[in-house]
Amino acid sequence: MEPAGTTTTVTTAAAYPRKILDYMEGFLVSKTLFTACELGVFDLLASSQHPLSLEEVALGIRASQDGTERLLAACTGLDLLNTHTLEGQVTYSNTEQSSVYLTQSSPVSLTQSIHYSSKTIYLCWHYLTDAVRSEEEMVKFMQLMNSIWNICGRDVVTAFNLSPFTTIYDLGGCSGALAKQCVLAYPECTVTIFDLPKVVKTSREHFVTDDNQRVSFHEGDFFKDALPDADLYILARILHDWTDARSIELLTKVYRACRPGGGVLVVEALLCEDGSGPLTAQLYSLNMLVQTEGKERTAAEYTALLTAAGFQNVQVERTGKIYDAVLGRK
Ligand code: ASE
Repeated sequence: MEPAGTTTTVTTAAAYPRKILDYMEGFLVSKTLFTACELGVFDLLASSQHPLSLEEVALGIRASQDGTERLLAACTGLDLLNTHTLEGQVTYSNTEQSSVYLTQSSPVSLTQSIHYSSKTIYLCWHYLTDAVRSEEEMVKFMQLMNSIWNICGRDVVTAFNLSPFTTIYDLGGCSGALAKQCVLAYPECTVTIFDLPKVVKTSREHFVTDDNQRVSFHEGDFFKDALPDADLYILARILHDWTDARSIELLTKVYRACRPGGGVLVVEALLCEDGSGPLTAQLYSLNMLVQTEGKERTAAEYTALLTAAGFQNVQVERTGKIYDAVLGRK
């Protein structure tokens, strides 16, 4: 013991950063628990009438003796296992808490939660730094969203003659790259980008948004807020983010706001009717599974969604590039 209040105590505390070392290696503890559960250590010990030797555990969980010995030692250090020594022979058993919470058959088992932590949350935490820097991440995502319209934008806005539509809203229009293609192709139209306040703010800060007053922003949430009336609504890469039910909900809102004679232009990577291609749409559909609640769809599936919302005379134009166009009329 150090005498209280001396500089030695202070120096020692500064020289041995116990908490920081604990935090630095905290993941070793979680991973040890995850691994013991995944290998079935606690289930094996619970299924046995008596404590088991290292050899029996290694055999039972089909793992190496060396690795198992180290894992059991760490679990003992974590108070997840008891050890017993009888005539020099070491055996292992579950602690009371381990048998109650770490075995699959227990009615209050935490093994499913531990599995989720191990297989999902642990992997997501690999990206914690990016998540905390979310504004930067959002700008990067918006740049990704923006760039494709330099390549496919003109084709999708000219797939149909949109010149009868002069008041256009691009719902979820992000930084306005497609809106720009629209005003370039149609000298009479104005396009309003309708997007979440944080997207509009980021667009103003990070993207060039000036186009002779013909492109402007409207802050809102297209599910929650009222939609202004217009001749044409563009939904470019929006419906593929959502389930059929949410898509119909949104399209119904659009239909109600739409002026009679107006329409909706859906821009998406269309799958062919039997789903056998194009490869890009098949790959994007997998990406929607990973990143969103949606999927890529066929022309018939989009037609069904538009029709369910009330739109008529649905026409489909394939561009031969990544994104295609579907037009529905009110
Ligand atoms: C979305 C579009 C995309 C939502 C998430 C997304 C894209 C990438 N992630 O509406 C663009 C399309 N590219 C791929 C790989 O899907």
